[in-house]
Amino acid sequence: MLDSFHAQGFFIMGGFSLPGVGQQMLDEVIGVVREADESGITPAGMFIAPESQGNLSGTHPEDTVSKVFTLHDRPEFSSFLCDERIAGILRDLIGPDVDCFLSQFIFKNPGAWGQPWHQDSFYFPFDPPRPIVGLWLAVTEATMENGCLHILSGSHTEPVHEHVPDRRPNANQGYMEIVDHDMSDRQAVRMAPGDLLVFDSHLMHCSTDNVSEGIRAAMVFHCCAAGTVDLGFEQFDGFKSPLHRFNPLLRDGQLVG
Ligand SMILES: O=C(O)CCC(=O)C(=O)O
Repeated sequence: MLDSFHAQGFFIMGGFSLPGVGQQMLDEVIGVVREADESGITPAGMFIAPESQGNLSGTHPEDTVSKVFTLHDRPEFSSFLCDERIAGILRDLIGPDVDCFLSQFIFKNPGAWGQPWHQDSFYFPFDPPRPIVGLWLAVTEATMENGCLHILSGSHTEPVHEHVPDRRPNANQGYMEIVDHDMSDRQAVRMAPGDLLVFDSHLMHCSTDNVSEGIRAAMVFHCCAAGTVDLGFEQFDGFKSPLHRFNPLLRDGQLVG
């Protein structure tokens, strides 16, 4: 696995979790969205991003949501990370002291557009800038039809490329894309519920549109070395993303909490 990570920028652990683990996350995040919809108040520190191309004919608040950010304080999500297998991966790829700094639940409702080609590090202006590792858990099946990820194997060796705003009119807020690289060697990453993709933050990846009738949900965590400093986006005058919350996960190689 480590060899694959260093050579290709990713590896997949099939059947990492029982499908019920993701289902529980989905139930929890639906609860969060419905409660916020009813009360008009989003829980402190969390952000519910609307889906520009969502299933607008849906009847539930979550039918028009793209992503819910900052879930890693909540037990249903932090318990996923408190797993010796996750600890082992992060110790090997990052070191003995690790924080989880970002979490997002991605609904990808029917009709939702994919996220264009990007490198996650574009969004993480950190010191040190790497290593940063993403953990992408398939909550539902991810297929060609419902908009699975596509990756460009080996592209983690590239520097962070220029990203320009997603050129599609009415694309989701914040979507940025790489347009100066040949992506023709792309590989589709089909996954079953409970499969886990572990990937480098320089790996170029995208996802395609959900043209199926059902959702394609995923839960994503991002981890970095403890002590990493968020320098903020220079282009936003040093604005530090409120989505980055650095929670200790490993200290001296041991899981915290
Ligand atoms: O799951 C998706 O559709 C896109 C996710 C992605 O590209 C990311 O989390 O960086």
